[in-house]
Amino acid sequence: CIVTVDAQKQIADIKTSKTVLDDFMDKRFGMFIHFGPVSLRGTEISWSRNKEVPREEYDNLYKEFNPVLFNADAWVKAAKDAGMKYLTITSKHHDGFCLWPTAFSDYNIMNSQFKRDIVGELAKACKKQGVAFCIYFTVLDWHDSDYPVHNPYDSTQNVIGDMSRFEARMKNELKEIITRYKPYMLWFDGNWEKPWVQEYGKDIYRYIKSLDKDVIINNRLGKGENTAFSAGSVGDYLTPEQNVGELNMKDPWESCITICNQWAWKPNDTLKTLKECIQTLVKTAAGNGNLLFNVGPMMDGRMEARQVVRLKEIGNWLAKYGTSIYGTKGGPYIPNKLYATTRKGNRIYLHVFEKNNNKLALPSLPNIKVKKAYFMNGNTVSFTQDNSSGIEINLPDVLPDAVSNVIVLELEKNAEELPIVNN
Ligand code: FHN
Repeated sequence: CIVTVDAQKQIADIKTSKTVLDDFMDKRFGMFIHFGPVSLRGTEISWSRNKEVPREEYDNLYKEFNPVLFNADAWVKAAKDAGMKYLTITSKHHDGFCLWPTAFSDYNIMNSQFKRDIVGELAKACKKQGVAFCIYFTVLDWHDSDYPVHNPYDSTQNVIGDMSRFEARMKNELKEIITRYKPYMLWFDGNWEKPWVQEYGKDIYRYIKSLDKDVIINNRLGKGENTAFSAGSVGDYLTPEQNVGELNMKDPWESCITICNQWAWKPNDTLKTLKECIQTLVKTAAGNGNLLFNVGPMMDGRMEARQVVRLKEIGNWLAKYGTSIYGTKGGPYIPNKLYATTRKGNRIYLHVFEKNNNKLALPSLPNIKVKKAYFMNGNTVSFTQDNSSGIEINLPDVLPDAVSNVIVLELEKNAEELPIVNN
């Protein structure tokens, strides 16, 4: 497809509004779900095809796929109990299997034993429980005969394909998804392979916006880095992966990170500790970003009980300290291993992860005074402040929260206007 100059101009004219993106960034915390027939093998979705699982076997797993214990309300409740404000499901991953009844590919859930619209049931449950519903969609598809790459591990298996037909099918599938499920955000992926060029990304972005001008679109429709906008970028926000993004007050960004190691379910995978989970969330918010935290449900449709417990523990922490996360801005200090800060109005939320001793030194804040300081659970905190030597917080022998502590610094004026302070 050739995108004319007008089309490029049109993209600038149809970008998702700041109001919509600000609403997204205020949510701070979402659930990512990687699910599909590969859960029958406990190997990585799409990437274990032609590797741990021979292609023929992988591509026929759908015939056994029957997650009879799938309960959309339970998945959404697990997200909500974790304090997550949005949920993103892999409607189609690189293996090409569609979790919704699409008219444009027979390789879909209605031709498995399960014969239920997983995407649709999740959309309904999210609406009922007040969680924003989002959809992951791959722009590469190793199962689709029109897509030239059939095996990322062996280019001799590549075919000519027909990218025009492939893109046309993608538009038809996206139209089904957008008009039927009305997603809040679309999470594209798979833009790194050669057949996908930026012009397709621009054309798809324009097409999506013609269907819904407010749907949020990540930056993986274009080419180039996930973590910074460049000439090749197409999309609204940056997507660092498996690490907390750098502090960035200019561009919206969201880190996607797994609660275990694998994206799809893996038996006995390593589950992150509560401390790791909370401090990952805090450092993401302190960097002015969102966290899309991934779970991989089991082959029978349930999430692992230990993961549901961990999610609830995260939610319990957020029930006490969520004011220091939701709707805040990152900074003014750059996160480090001892502390990180978020801010809202005249308050800085000082997140203390660990302490070397009972003194926590913060660089001075330009032309602004801290009026008082206290732990979010209420205990007063003494401190000294000096324009040259900065702020020294006196910490108790034992910090009140074993996972992550929040000290509120009440300032004499708005903290959100402060520049980033190098520490
Ligand atoms: O290849 C995928 C991977 O399986 C997973 O879906 C992640 C999630 O962000 N994205 C791609 C790797 O960057």
